[in-house]
Amino acid sequence: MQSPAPQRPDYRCANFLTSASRLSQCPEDYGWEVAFAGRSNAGKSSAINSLTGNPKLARTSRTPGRTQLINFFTLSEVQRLVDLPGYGFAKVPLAVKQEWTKQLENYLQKRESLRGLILLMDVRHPLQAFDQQMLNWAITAGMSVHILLTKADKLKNGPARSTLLQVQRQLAIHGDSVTVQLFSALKHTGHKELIAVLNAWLTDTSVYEEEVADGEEQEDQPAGAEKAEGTDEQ
Ligand SMILES: Nc1nc2c(ncn2[C@@H]2O[C@H](COP(=O)(O)OP(=O)(O)OP(=O)(O)O)[C@@H](O)[C@H]2O)c(=O)[nH]1
Ligand SMILES: [Mg+2]
Repeated sequence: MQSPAPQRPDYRCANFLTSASRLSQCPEDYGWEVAFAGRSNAGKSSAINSLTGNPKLARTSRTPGRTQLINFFTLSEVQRLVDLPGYGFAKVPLAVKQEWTKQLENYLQKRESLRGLILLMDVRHPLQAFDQQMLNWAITAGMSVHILLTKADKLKNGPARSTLLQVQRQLAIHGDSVTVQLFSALKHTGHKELIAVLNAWLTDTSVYEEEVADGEEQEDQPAGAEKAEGTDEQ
């Protein structure tokens, strides 16, 4: 469904919409959605609560693996934030873990309204194997990723900034499609940068313009023209 260009959301107006344990239970797939992903305990739910100024919106816990469902929050009729189940939590039984991974992949690969991924990593342990896997998946799918190095309050300013630079350097190869910042849900720092990214993604109409342009191209160009163009670029 094509939607009209949305306004910048007011994050303080976020409301819980619904939970889903599989793609088929997710709310209707239209408009603009941004998902928060990351290892268990990275601070996904806390970041959503800090951003929205509502400490009770998403459930947080000291016990890793707390968020076992895909939780949807509305910002407006056409814009949503999504709190994803954390990955990499060792104490969950293997069968449950495999099922989560399957549902997570399903959501990430098939959700049309997903505009970008906020990938959270504890600033003290960035870019672990699962994070790399998630990043690779997103890059392959052409999805923009914004990384929050969370719990920045746990480090002094100097070490936190040096981790930021190190992660930025490691990911520089991906250009603008992967960005990184420091964040603390405890101190409520990093909001401005995060909101700038979310606003851009949640009001981005280019995907619909591309759809229209693709349709026009197919009418005008002979079969195979698009493929030939792709080959030229390599
Ligand atoms: N010091 C500090 N603690 C934080 C911060 N963000 C989250 N925490 C703590 O980290 C723990 C996990 O936070 P959650 O927000 O529940 O983490 P999650 O990524 O949603 O975890 P799962 O739902 O299990 O995947 C909680 O005890 C939080 O209070 C932060 O910025 N600073
Ligand atoms: Mg959570």
